[in-house]
Amino acid sequence: MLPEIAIVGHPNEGKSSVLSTLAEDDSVRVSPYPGETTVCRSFPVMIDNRELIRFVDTPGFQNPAKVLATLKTLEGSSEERLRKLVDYCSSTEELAEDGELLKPVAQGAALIYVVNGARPVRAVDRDEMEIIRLLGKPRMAVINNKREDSRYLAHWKDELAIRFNSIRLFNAHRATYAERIGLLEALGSIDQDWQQIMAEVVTTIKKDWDNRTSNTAHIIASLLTESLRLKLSAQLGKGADEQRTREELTAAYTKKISGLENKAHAHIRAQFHHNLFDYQLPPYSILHEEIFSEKTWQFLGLSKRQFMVLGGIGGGALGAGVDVAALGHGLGLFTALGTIGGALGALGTRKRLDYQSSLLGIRISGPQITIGPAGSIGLLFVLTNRALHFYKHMANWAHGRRDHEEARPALEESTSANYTRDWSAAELKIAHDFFQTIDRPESDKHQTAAAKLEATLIESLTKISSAA
Ligand SMILES: Nc1nc2c(ncn2[C@@H]2O[C@H](COP(=O)(O)OP(=O)(O)OP(=O)(O)O)[C@@H](O)[C@H]2O)c(=O)[nH]1
Ligand SMILES: [Mg+2]
Repeated sequence: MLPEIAIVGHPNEGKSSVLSTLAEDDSVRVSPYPGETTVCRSFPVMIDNRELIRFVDTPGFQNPAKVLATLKTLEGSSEERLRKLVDYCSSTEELAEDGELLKPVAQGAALIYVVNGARPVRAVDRDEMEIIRLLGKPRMAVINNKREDSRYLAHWKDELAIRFNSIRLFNAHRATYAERIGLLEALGSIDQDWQQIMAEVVTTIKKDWDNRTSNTAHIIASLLTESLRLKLSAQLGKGADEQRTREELTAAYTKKISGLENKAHAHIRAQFHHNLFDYQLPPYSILHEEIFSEKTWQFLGLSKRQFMVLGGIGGGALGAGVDVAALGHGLGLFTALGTIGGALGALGTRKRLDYQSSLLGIRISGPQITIGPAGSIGLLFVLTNRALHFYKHMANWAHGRRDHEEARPALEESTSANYTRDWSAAELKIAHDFFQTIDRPESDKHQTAAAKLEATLIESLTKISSAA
């Protein structure tokens, strides 16, 4: 049996938004004006080309008092009364939409009744709830607290508890993967026949999520391989301006890395079914900073502890010629090491060029100037953190939400988090080995390090998606 669930409720309360988020489908029509949904539409959830569960979007109740009065006059089994009710509504002009919304239920769908918990309970709501109770179908109530106002919640819960045995808080704009799973699991308890089938649905969705996580880890590892290995050269012809050639080469290198990153991020995004809308990052995201900007490296580059641990392993990964001991004078220099621009400005020109060369891996030999493979492991951490930020945004962006207006996080808190700060010394060693063997991709050592790095990335990704 294919589980089918109709999402019903009062107009404009967020039925379509809840459905969109639950089904991860951004093609569901959502609008600030009541009456957006006028006919039922099915939204199948497909995994591996198989339909797993189907949600049906329905128009809102228009005349619950009349529908309830009619229902109370009907006789027969619950199936018969429901059929008679749909027939009556469908043939009565003012009840046509009420008839439309009841059709999927008459065809065997379970019900999710969506209410907006941010406003008081009214008489029409009681009529709607009563209709649903009298239909006697497997049902669940979802409180979509649109304005996150808790004043009326207790009252809503009381009223719902009389008619529903499962009540969930679920915010169409904020719900995370864990909350979606929680709701689907709870659907299994609304009816014995649904228990087994919902357990299978949940298992399949969890497996699919795990696949997305490991795919994302693989995408990030490939991005790191390609970026860290990237090598560009230019000829220094007779009388060439060395400084200018160097700047042009650096610009070309930066552009190329950025292109690789964009491609990787697009692959990450493609897994999360954000198909229709151009999901711009929020205006306050650290990802708007350029990859090689001072701010990026300051927030997303190596921490002092990581620097010390990596320096202890050998130091080579930090950049040729960087004397770890001499850098123990405070954070200024740690920052300097991670920074191409700003903080390096405090150093003399020669010294600055040396650092820059060391970080980017710039070499001049004879008439040729070469940049890359990356001179410092800092780039590995910056790209990893940026990818993790991007992942967090994609994985947590509820499909029912269509703008960035609300919920601006405090800037320091979640927009510039450094997700690799908690990597253990053993994990830093893995990153170190990966980096040190980057130009020997076929070697056993690199392959082993790459596999372990992916496992570390899976852990970081899992932490991010379950902490949200
Ligand atoms: N802030 C906030 N707005 C929400 C939430 N859920 C829905 N909305 C907004 O409420 C409005 C109505 O949402 P819809 O999902 O279209 O509501 P509906 O119940 O399907 O409406 P009809 O189809 O007209 O019956 C839209 O502007 C949504 O963006 C929420 O959780 N938070
Ligand atoms: Mg709708």
